[in-house]
Amino acid sequence: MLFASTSPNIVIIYFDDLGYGDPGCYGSKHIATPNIDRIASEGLRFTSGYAPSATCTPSRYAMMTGEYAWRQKGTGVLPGNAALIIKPGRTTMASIMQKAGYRTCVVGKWHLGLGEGSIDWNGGIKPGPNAVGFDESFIMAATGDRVPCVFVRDGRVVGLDPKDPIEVSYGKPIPGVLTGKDHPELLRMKPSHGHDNSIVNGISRIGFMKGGTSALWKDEDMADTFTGEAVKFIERSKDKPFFLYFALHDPHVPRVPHPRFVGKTNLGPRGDAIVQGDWAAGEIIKTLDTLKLSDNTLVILSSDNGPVVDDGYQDDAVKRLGDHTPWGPLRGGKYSKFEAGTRVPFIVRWPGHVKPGTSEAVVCQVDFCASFASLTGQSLAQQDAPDSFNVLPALLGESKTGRDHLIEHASGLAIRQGHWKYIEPSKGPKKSDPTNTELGNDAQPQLYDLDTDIGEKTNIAAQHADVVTKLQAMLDKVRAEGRSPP
Ligand code: NG6
Ligand code: CA
Repeated sequence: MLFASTSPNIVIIYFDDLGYGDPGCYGSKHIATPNIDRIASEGLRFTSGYAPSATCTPSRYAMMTGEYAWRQKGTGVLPGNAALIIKPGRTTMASIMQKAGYRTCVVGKWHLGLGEGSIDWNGGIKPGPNAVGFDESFIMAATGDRVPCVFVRDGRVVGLDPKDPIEVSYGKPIPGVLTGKDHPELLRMKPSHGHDNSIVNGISRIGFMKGGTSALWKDEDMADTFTGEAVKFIERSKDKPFFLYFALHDPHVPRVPHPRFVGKTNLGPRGDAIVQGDWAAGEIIKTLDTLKLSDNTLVILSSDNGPVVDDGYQDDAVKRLGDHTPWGPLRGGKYSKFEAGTRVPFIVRWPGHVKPGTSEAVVCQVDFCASFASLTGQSLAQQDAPDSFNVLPALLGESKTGRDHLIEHASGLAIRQGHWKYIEPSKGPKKSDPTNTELGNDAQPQLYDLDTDIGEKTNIAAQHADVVTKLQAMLDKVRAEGRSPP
């Protein structure tokens, strides 16, 4: 075992659905994010930092494994009872850190499946995070809007009364379980689309669950719970190298921030949930500072995909948006092949080692595997992390260049190389029906010059047929070869 005595601790603060234009340091004037802004002012803020995909599960799969999710079937948004989609024992960003002698932990949203097909929520739930590189885990299985609405610590539902066992079903209702569809009068936040199955904490969710009453989360307390767990992990790991993947729920739906954040913005629950997430990020930094760990801890703050305004609940997000632009100057949002689908806030802080500033280098979370391996002096086997580039010099601000090219993934593929952005022709709707997001689908090839047209407004494919041909060939090659070329 390689002991990483000279390597820093690593903390990933991972928001859920935070947009490129949401934090103040990325230009927002409508949501106060003092903690994110402070991390940016003490660190390196990337203007071309990417999530691997425009939704949660594929992004997290790619970040964990260093393999683009679109290479594997079954890596789309998972239900809450899905099986683990990462093979136990596979090399992941967490197992890489484990191998380097780090204590590893995931806290928060998992959404990569658990078990092998049918989960007994009342017994030991495995395999899970502990099988793919984490020594410790405190998670929710899927999302805040999917059952089961309970936390799982190291494979056990927290606070479960064995006399009140949990039953979970997707698709088929459970007899006797009240639903939002049949009982809208019981809801304090109504769905705008979907989300009309089991009612938990006055909010109907996707999927059906019964029992587990003593274990059910209270949405209002979720950020406090996750943050508390993350802080405790840092405190008990302070004397050894540690790796913390802190996967916040904010500002994913349902947006139910703690009362102390309600009304902190004029934007309603979505804005307030971002303020809550900002607070959580601040608590992590405060803990590192207090324990005098900041100089020895590399913090990366980012988001799993771009922003969405109405994602299925009537939470006033559209009505109260005002002049706020969650996507910043970019086009699209969550679910989209346009830039706002995957270009996200991306900040690296390591005081004394990473010089504060901004970077235009293209970096992606899929690069964490190779970059962390490099940081801890390890080399990866040929089959490991096939799409992960070592962009450590860019992450540390030692180099202005990151990846040569990046495949962007929503319901189809696009490729960015330098200032060119090419979106493959695809069928499919122009807009997502419920969320109203522009998806980037077009039967014609699309080419944009991101230097002069960051908002992807003018398709110049016809004027640059040679670039289109070259980028299509490159995309085909990356797809066919099963790995990204160096
Ligand atoms: C969609 C949900 C949306 C959200 C998303 C996953 C409906 C109508 N929409 O299917 O609310 O849960 O899945 O989001 O159910 S993600 O950030 O976890 O990828
Ligand atoms: Ca997400």
